[in-house]
Amino acid sequence: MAFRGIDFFKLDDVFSKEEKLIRKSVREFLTKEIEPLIKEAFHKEEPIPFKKIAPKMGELGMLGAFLPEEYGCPGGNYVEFGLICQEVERVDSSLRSFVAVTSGLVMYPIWKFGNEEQRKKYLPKLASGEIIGCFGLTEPNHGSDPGSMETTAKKDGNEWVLNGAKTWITEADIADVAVVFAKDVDSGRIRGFIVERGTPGFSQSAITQKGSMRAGGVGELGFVNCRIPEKNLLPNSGGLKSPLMCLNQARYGISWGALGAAMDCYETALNYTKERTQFGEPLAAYQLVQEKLVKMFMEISKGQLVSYRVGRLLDEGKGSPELISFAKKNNVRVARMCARTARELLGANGISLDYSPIRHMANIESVYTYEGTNDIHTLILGRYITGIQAFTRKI
Ligand code: TGC
Ligand code: FAD
Repeated sequence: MAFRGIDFFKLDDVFSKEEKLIRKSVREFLTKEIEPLIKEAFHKEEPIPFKKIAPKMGELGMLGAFLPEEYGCPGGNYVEFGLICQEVERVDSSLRSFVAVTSGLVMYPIWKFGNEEQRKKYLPKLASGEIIGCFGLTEPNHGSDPGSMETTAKKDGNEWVLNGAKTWITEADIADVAVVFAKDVDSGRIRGFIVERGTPGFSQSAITQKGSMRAGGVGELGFVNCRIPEKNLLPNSGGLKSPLMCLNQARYGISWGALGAAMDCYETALNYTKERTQFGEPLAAYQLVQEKLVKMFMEISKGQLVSYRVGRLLDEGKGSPELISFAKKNNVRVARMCARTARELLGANGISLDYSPIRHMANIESVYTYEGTNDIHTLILGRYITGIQAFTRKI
């Protein structure tokens, strides 16, 4: 049955023609070309062939949606970016990861912190899906606290020498370019670099045997006396604020994406409980079942209003990290609850990969952890309302 989605608050009335059009074209592409691959990819832990599908995504305007046309990007807005994320994640979170990382964590920093030469060199190719990027911030010893990173950059003539390691990096092994953050040993400031595949001293590898995001790729980046030309330093990056500004983009995309996964779980559970009969009646006829369906329906509907409003505020230049933390934390929590509830409503069939909830449920565990764990977003909001930071404790 074709995906319907939820629109209780008639958001379709306030989406523009362009916003609805991109959602429609992305949905059609996914239904025809990607959905049939997902179950197998997850089961076998064989990532979707991103290199093959990225050009099609580029053609449809799915990559860097909110970035300007002058660099070959779609020139859309944040609501379009959100709707794209919603559509891809209702199919699989690993697809949304690809879209959010490419758009928010690779293209955005090149656009925001790069110079004209870098923008013109990389953005058109990333937007068209000709090349693939990744974003290296997390390290083996520093996840939630990236400010303590150990990867170093040392200026040596016209080059920078990078040493260190990044882990749990989406598309690490297949990326043609990596946007990597390292600490300048002389100034102590965090700077961003573009590292190209094949650079001597730069290694890329995959992490396997994952219980989540099995249709996607994640891996490690290594730097051993890796020499980067000065022209690959992102000149306008400086301090932890730079990578955190990138995270704002992707976290916002996640807030929509999580609702896509949640809607798919809800719809699967709704269809299933209307069809499956126990004790002589469809499951959907029982009050306990209806209570679960209503809870999913209401939480998804509320989450949609949150993401829509944050998107419009971002488009008006009135966004803030705290609004984005609210949306990411809330909507991922909703998706986690919906995946679990849908799984439960499907009974034993709920643990079969023939149905999507168990796959979404496993994927959402990653989404709950990356881009700032649920706890980190609680602490960001806690700091906002109390004015007291509770991230660090001197013991
Ligand atoms: P703190 O002192 O709070 O901030 C340092 C500077 O940054 C500014 N700032 C922000 N600026 C823009 N956007 C934000 N969201 C910002 N948050 C903080 C802040 O104003 C300050 O500026 P300045 O000018 O005073 O220097 O820094 P802290 O070290 O105390 O850390 C704060 C904390 C814990 C919130 C931050 O480190 C954090 O968010 N940690 C979570 C790390 C994280 O999210 N990593 C994600 C890695 S990428 C990933 O997971 C990709 S998943 C793949 C996919 O999306 O599919
Ligand atoms: P830790 O920081 O060690 O946290 C462990 C636990 O402690 C968590 O529950 C956390 O909430 C809690 N905790 C930590 N600090 C506090 C505190 N102060 N107070 C209370 N509780 C706290 N990173 C990238 O840079 N690029 C990527 O592309 C990328 N892709 C990823 C893809 C996947 C599938 C996954 C799973 C991760 C990815 N990451 C990526 C890494 C991700 O951002 C980190 O896993 C995340 O930031 C958390 O870091 P950690 O795993 O080291 O956990």
